[in-house]
Amino acid sequence: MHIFYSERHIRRDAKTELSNGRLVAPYECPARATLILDRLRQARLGEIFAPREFGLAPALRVHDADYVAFLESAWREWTAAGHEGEAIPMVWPTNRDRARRPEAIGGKLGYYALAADTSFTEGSWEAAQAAAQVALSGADALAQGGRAAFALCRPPGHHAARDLFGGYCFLNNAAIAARFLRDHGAARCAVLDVDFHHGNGTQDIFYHSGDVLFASLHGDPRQAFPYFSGYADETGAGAGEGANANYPLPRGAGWTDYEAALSDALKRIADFGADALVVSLGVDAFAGDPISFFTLGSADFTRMGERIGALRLPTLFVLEGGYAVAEIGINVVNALTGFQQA
Ligand code: OKP
Ligand code: ZN
Repeated sequence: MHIFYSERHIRRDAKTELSNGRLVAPYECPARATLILDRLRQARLGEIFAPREFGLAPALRVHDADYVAFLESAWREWTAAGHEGEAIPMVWPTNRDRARRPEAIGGKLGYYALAADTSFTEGSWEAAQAAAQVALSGADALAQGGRAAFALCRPPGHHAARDLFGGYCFLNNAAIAARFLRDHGAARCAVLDVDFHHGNGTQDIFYHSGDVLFASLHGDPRQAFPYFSGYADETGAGAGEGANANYPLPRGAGWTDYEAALSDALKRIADFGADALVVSLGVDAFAGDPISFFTLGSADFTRMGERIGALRLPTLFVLEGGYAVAEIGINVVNALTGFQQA
């Protein structure tokens, strides 16, 4: 398996996360990636490559140009305004369909954010760009005929929509990779999102597309972030009708519940006739995850990988969440090992 990693992820090193009324040390921290890297090396899962550079054009296939320009200038504008802390969005348009974009950075943050949990900091944009290059390098490995790749992306991406950051995400790495695969030979691409949280950004980006199937298993949105999407009746629209499949699961869901939903999602992917598969691999369905409510054990990630591998599709794993830092390496390695054993 080709593994892609950039040390530029460490530029995303926020000191604050607004969580339950307090500023806490962010769950999405640099140690996540370095611990996964250590475990990948120990397990000898495959050679580890630095990403190739694809520039911003592939990201602009799924994100709006004005949003990308905002990400590029946000920290400069924040500091130019004289603020000393990290940039946290605080005001949202209740009329997003007809809201005009403010000029002041305080207004722009809310215009382009889906949540207040993601402080914008110096280096966030640099790290987000690096993560997208890592995902693109993995997609390119598949486009060149590879069977499997792992993109060790940080920050994650699946909450980022065409013009929204939040949920620790800025650029939607998995969506950028799926779009790249479509642009480089795959007539149909599936995205399977096994992160505990609904991949609202990926869903939104492909909601009207019939050539990219999005399937997601996640905490029931009545109880879990991002709250406003992930219901089973969101099935796609227009040309994309029928190409979106959500599996909301209840608090405490373990492997038995999970496997039933996963089997259904995998059958949907097989029936869809995808030429390539992108897996949004979060490992926050783990029982010990501090911000999630499923109860998978480490061995269940091996089983998950096996099931995915049995599809026999060219597959790119893109790292999303997972916040039980002590076990994050073993859980990711187990998923990839299970895939390889299938
Ligand atoms: C990102 B990914 C906890 C606040 C939750 C949102 C979680 C984002 C998860 N107090 N903040 O999908 O793992
Ligand atoms: Zn998550």
